[in-house]
Amino acid sequence: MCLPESDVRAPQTTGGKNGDITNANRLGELFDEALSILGTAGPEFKLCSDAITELKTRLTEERFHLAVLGQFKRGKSTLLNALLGEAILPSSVVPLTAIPTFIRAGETRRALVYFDNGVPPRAFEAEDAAAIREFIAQFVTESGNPKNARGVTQVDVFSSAPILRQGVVLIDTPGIGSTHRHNTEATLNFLPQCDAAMIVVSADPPITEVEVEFVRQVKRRINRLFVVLNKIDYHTEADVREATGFLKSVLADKLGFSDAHPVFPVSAQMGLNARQNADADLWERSGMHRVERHLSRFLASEKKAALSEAVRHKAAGVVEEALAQFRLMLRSLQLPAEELDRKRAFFRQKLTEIERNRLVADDLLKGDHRRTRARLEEYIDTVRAHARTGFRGIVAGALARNADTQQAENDARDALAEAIPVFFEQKVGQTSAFLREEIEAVLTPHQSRAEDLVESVRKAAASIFEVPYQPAGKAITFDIVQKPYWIARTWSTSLSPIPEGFWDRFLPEGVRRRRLQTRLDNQLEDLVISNAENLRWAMLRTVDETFRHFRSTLVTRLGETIAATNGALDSATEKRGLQEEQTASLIHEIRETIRQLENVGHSLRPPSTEATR
Ligand SMILES: Nc1nc2c(ncn2[C@@H]2O[C@H](COP(=O)(O)OP(=O)(O)O)[C@@H](O)[C@H]2O)c(=O)[nH]1
Ligand SMILES: [Mg+2]
Repeated sequence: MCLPESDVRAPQTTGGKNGDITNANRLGELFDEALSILGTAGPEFKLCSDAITELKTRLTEERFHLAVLGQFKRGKSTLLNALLGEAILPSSVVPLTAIPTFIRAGETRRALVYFDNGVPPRAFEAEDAAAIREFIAQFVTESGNPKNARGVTQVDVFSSAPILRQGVVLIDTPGIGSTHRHNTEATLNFLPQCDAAMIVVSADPPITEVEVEFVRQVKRRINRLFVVLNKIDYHTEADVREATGFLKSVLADKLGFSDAHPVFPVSAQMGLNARQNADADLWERSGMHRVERHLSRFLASEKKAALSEAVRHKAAGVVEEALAQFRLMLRSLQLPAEELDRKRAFFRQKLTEIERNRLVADDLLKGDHRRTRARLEEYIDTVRAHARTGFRGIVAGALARNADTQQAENDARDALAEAIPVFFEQKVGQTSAFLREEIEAVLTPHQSRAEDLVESVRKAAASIFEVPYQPAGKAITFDIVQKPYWIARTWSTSLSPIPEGFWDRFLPEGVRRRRLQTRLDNQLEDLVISNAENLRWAMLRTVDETFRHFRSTLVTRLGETIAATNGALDSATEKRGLQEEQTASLIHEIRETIRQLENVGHSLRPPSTEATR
């Protein structure tokens, strides 16, 4: 790097190199420095300091979500207990219900159970892990909550386990597999919201075809992925080596796994015993130390680096905005009174023009909102049509398979109860993907229009008052608002048992069958309508919330930028009555503040842009 000396601004108050900016502590220090400068600068800088405070909170509170996946009884819950160092999650030889458990960092051990149908969550706090485990078991086991009759949607467990303090949320997911096939779909739908996944298979039996297929699906949805081969305590060392080698070769051959997706042979059970008895040697022998190390080193640090980068970038924009305000204040103080008034009038005129542009942008946005809703409605129409054809086929299949009408009916009911949730969970995934693409295509042009609008305020001020203009680069983003985070959805599957009429039994077999078919088809139509409505309602809400959120972000950002610019001008106008000396000292003070803030801004900028500055 060869620059004239005056261009290289050595950060004086901040020191250090830009290269270590991704270090969260260093970033925290820079935020504190910006806050102390802005804190003494007057109320017109409150928005900027609020924005920095918010970024600082994000830096400490953002969480990394790791989903633990796999078939029933592979040892997912035991493995999580081992990582936590206590048996807080129920583990069992019988399958548990389809409810995800989120394990979060907390001061005390407690659990929160969420229900559907607006029932308020239930909280439970206890000293020991076993009490929490028993409490949760009432909601997540088939015996405590058969077929999820209590309508539980999610369980949150809070623990003070050290691993959680690194900013990881662990998610114990319902097992995948043929017994509850729609769990697999629900789990897959949830993955895009996770940062990483750990797949648990066991040494005995070796990985099955179903599991290979599942891993393939997972890999399509999530990059950061690793595999744990559990229950190695059943085997000799040589067997474990062989099983690990086999697993690795299957994953490499069938799914193209590389070293980026490691495989860890462990005994979760041994690991849990080791933690409960504080036996460091056993912990190593269990293989769990490698999983733990991998988690804390690789995953947590990667997430932290990405987050720091995003937060740093935003903070640099906020500092740039504050600087623009200070420069404007400085300039206004130096202007003769009439000149300042004239320029302010001109700026007000510009704002009226900008407001007109905003109304135009808003109309376009409303139109696109309507069109997106209409596109979704068309999509849901096709879902209904698919469902109808598919389910009728299932009924026809059952009728063809069974000579006995009653048996055919029972068969049809069972087959539908299995197929309906799978079908609709799949549609949730597909419709979400469709919406995501649709919304992205529609909102991207609005996003740049919105950014231009906000920047036009700053540009106008810069050109009217003849101060340098620097785009703040604080992007207006749109988040696709998908709520709730994960719901264990309930799909209606049961055809209400309308008994065959008494006289039907005396009808010829062919007529009885046709009557059954009509009866089932009518009921099917109800199921199609009510389930599709469930889907439609959730997706429409996503569309509405996303547009609403985008719109309010724009209005807020525009309002803030105008308020900040006017604040700087007001403040300068107010100070007009000051003595010449006082004005001179104020100007000196502002110059000093600008210098300090420029140093912070310089340290916040990524090293790559350093050379061009
Ligand atoms: N021998 C042995 N059994 C294990 C191990 N991990 C889990 N288990 C047992 O496997 C069964 C299922 O475990 P669980 O954690 O509930 O599996 P999940 O359904 O995948 O959550 C339980 O009886 C556990 O005690 C292990 O490493 N070795
Ligand atoms: Mg489990």
